[in-house]
Amino acid sequence: MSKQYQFKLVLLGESAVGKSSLVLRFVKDQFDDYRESTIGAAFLTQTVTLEDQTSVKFEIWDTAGQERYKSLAPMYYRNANCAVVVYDITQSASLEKARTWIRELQRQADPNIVIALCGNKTDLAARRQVTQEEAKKYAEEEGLMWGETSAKTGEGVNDIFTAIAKKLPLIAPPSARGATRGAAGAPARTGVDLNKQPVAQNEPCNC
Ligand SMILES: Nc1nc2c(ncn2[C@@H]2O[C@H](COP(=O)(O)OP(=O)(O)OP(=O)(O)O)[C@@H](O)[C@H]2O)c(=O)[nH]1
Ligand SMILES: [Mg+2]
Repeated sequence: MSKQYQFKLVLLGESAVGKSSLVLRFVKDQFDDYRESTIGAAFLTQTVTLEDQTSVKFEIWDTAGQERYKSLAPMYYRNANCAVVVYDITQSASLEKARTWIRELQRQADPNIVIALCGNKTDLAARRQVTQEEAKKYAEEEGLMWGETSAKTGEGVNDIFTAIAKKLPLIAPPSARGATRGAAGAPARTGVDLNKQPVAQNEPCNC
């Protein structure tokens, strides 16, 4: 029987960097030029099937980047297995904001959280302010995954979520691993093996 996993993923980053657009591309393969800014947070799910037929279901919390919602963020990242921290490659200030989120995650989120830094809007490369080298170097220093995307064209979007889907089962706790695996890992609350603990596929949220 192929392995099935379920992980909580949170998106963080400054308003308008394209968090909701990335999720819309990943979940529905759509893009919207005039997206409304998120209020509070949005919840969506998407399942990635890897080459070996392992399936990884993401429960995605797309948080609101506007400053007034900042205090809500811990509610969403506290139990997250992974965080995608997004910046806009055409706005240097958005990388600074991403660094602030990463510092907060390093201090306050689960110590085993997987963090991916994501530079969005590569279709606007002519207006680029953040070089790949700068972002990559920072990600390497901090031990983060890193990738660039365009929610508009779809470039890199599946790649970043698939890379996370591949990495998470490797560091998941024994309770979240497939039956054939079993090394020490993170606290049990950080993942769910769907083979052992079936979850209704159509229930969007059980928290
Ligand atoms: N050109 C281009 N525009 C993008 C891309 N991703 C998002 N946008 C646009 O950027 C704007 C903001 O996108 P959102 O996805 O709403 O941004 P957000 O990060 O969710 O913003 P908040 O919900 O306020 O935190 C929208 O007008 C999108 O159409 C991209 O890859 N390329
Ligand atoms: Mg949004």
